[in-house]
Amino acid sequence: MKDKEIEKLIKEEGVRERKVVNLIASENFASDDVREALGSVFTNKYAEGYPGGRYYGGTAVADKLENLVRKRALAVFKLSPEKWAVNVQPYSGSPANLAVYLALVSPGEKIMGMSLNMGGHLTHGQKVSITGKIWHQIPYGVSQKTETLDYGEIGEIAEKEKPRIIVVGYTAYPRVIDFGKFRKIADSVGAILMVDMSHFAGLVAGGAYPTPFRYADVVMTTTHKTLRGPRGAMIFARKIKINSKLTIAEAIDKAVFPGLQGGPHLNAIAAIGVALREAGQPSFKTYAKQIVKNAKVLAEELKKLGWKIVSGGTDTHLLLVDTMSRGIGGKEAAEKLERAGIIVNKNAIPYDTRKPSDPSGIRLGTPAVTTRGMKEKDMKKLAARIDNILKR
Ligand code: DSN
Repeated sequence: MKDKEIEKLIKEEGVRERKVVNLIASENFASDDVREALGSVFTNKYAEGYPGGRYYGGTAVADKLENLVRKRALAVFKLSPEKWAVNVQPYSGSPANLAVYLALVSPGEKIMGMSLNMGGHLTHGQKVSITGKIWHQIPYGVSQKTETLDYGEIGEIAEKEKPRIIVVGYTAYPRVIDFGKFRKIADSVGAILMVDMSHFAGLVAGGAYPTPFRYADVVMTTTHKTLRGPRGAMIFARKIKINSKLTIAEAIDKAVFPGLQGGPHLNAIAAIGVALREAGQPSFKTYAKQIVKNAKVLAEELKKLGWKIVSGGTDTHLLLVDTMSRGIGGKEAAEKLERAGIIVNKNAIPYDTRKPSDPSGIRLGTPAVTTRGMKEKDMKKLAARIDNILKR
């Protein structure tokens, strides 16, 4: 590389990534092939529009690429192209969620989503996000007693508020979600059911987490977390009518382009295609199952060492540790671990009374360490190390 300053930083980041133990639940290591596609000639090309209907010349190869990636996306999640369509153009998760609302929810209508401090995401209607300014968030959370979803209470909130859309799928929820129960709640109030599977998409692809597709009207995901692709997102939508003119899928396509975005990042789409091919291999099933096994062992071992794990454990790739239960704030815990080479993020725990900049816990995730080959025995050692570091 001629730019020595940037080259140096890329090398520095490479060394950092190799040296630390990465327990950030939303990060991963994309393969060399994914990164090669990301740095390919597709970065040079504009292709506003969709295959067969572009606003630029020279898009024949772009059309082949986008069609192939769409086909792979449907295949990985075992979806029939008669019933489902997928949009692979969203730049990332936040614009993807914005596009779904733009397509399906009129300004001022209600988005029912989990509050950020309970494990939800900013873009599920949180006030500080544009999604909470254009639309009106009806928050829900988890039970204070079990720290898991209380479907009875969620049903009551939906019944009272009659939201236009219910958003399911979170950034800090360690348990399996009963999508069937959410379908019943959505049907009982005439709401659209949207699943944000960004965190667990790779687990769904690898058969280590229940599929939301049986129940949802719309499923979106980022592509860089458990799915192990480049930064990007996809929106899967049913081909059923949302109004007299459009299907849900058509409305979403219009919202992504021209509603919200300009030219798709074809290089990212190419890299998503590579990641989807990888996710369709038998080895990815083994990987996804190992992520969950590792998280379970990490949670169990930390529990044995006296740490309180939110909801008592995990069914997924992540766990929340209530560090305050042993007198250590989340910020201090994360900093102590980082000084010892273990990277985590501070995280609110349900019903947290501390501020988001220094909450009561930390979030640990196993997708990245599992990519690096760690297994159950490594999780036992890791739990002991975390315990030692936090006790110092
Ligand atoms: N920032 C992501 C996470 O860490 O969960 C969600 O967008």
